Amino acid sequence: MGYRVAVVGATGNVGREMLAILAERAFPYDEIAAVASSRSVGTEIEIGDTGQMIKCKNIEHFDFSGYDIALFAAGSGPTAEYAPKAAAAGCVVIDNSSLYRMDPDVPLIVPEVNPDAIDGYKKKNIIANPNCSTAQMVVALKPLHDVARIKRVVVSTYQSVSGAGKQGMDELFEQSRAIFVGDKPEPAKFTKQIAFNVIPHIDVFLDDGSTKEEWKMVAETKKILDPKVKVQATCVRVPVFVGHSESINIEFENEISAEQAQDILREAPGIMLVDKREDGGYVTPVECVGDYATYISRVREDSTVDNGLALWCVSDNLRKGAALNAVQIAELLGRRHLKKG
Ligand code: 11C
Repeated sequence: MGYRVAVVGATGNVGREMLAILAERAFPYDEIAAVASSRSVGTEIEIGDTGQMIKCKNIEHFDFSGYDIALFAAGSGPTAEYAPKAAAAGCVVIDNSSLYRMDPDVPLIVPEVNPDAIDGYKKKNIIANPNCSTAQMVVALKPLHDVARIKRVVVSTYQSVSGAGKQGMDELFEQSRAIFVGDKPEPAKFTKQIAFNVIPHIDVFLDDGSTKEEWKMVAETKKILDPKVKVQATCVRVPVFVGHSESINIEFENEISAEQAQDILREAPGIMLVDKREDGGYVTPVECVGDYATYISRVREDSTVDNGLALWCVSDNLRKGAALNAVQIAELLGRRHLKKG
């Protein structure tokens, strides 16, 4: 017998990827319910490319009882309203929004990094999925931390517009076209022109001058990897449709060479090392779209600090950064706790 799974926010970028990944990875489901807002009721969506079409159900009337797992990709507002109802109905919520990530009673999980923390899920029946820029970074940091203990990380991100949803993707597309034909479109989703530009601002500003996206990278890394690791982040939106990139400088307690780091990363779970030190011998975001891996390139020593390394990290933000990580959590939950399938 397989699982009954609800995908909440099924019509969005991440919801569609969740459906695709459940099918691709042959997640042992008996039933998948696509759940969305009243606007999408009756909309038919395909489960990946299986040819199986399902009709969206209205979240306002959806009964979660009898469902084992609900993958939420609905944003913080609807999640605040419906996730507690799903959890109270006995369905384990795996939530992609930021709502529960810092709740001490909710595990925040990246299966390659802190799988054991999932055992705490029963307090609320909710498990949180991290922010996309955090997820790929901690996958890269974990195997190095295990060997040489990380003290401090300085990261600059190059985040694709799909992180801002379909509206963000549409804005990049329409703006690029408009600029080509000589128009001057006003920014809407983004605060400045995104086509042929970069914007050093993601999410709202905080009192200390950082942005909430930057704060998430700091706070979530501490919760997932190690509270002692210090992180300084600068998060930047770039005119790329899918795939987040990160330039990461790491300072370790113990000595570690670039060559040792390459050897460690080559064997690490979830990572593909592509680091040829020649023209094109590294990965760019367009090459990671649709993949599961977190790609690491450009590993080198950072001589400005003792025991320093620099590297380049690229991953599909809709997959490892969101839908894939959520499905991996569901798989982990199944193996350790729900035992069906
Ligand atoms: C972005 N990282 O690229 C954001 C999107 O907390 O889950 C995901 C926000 C989050 O805009």
